[in-house]
Amino acid sequence: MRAFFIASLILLAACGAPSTAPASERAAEQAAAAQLEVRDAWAAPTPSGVEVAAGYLTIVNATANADRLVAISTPRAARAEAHEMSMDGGVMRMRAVEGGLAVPAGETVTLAPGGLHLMFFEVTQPFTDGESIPVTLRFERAGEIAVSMPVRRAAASTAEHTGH
Ligand SMILES: [Cu+2]
Repeated sequence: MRAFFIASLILLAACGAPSTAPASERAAEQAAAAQLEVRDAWAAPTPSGVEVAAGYLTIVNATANADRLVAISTPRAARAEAHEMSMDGGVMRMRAVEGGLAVPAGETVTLAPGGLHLMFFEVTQPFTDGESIPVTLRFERAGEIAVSMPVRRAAASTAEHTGH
């Protein structure tokens, strides 16, 4: 009888003890506290009279959740889209990324000349060297992130946007 009582106590103690989360769970909690980060944003200058402009940046997703860039806006253009480049019969073409730009958990997505980029349409006034373009990025999970895109020339600038 006494032995049974002690065994019950031990069982109760085991159930009531604060559980120590396994390392993987703790890592997930830390990742959940991490933020989606946008860095190295910049935009290319546009010649006078040109109504489209391109912007570039790096999205670092240190969180445990996949995210998605679903909308881009700026007071400097009527609309903006995330674009991807693809080869089509030997011709480089660009098109809007369908359904938003995916930013997988734990990954970094780089938008750079010749690849993924932000495209601004109906620019209200040309982007000029030295100014900064305020841009709001809206992510599915992280919400809105405001970035300032300094306008500068790319080191190896190409005329990849003459197609518009
Ligand atoms: Cu484009």
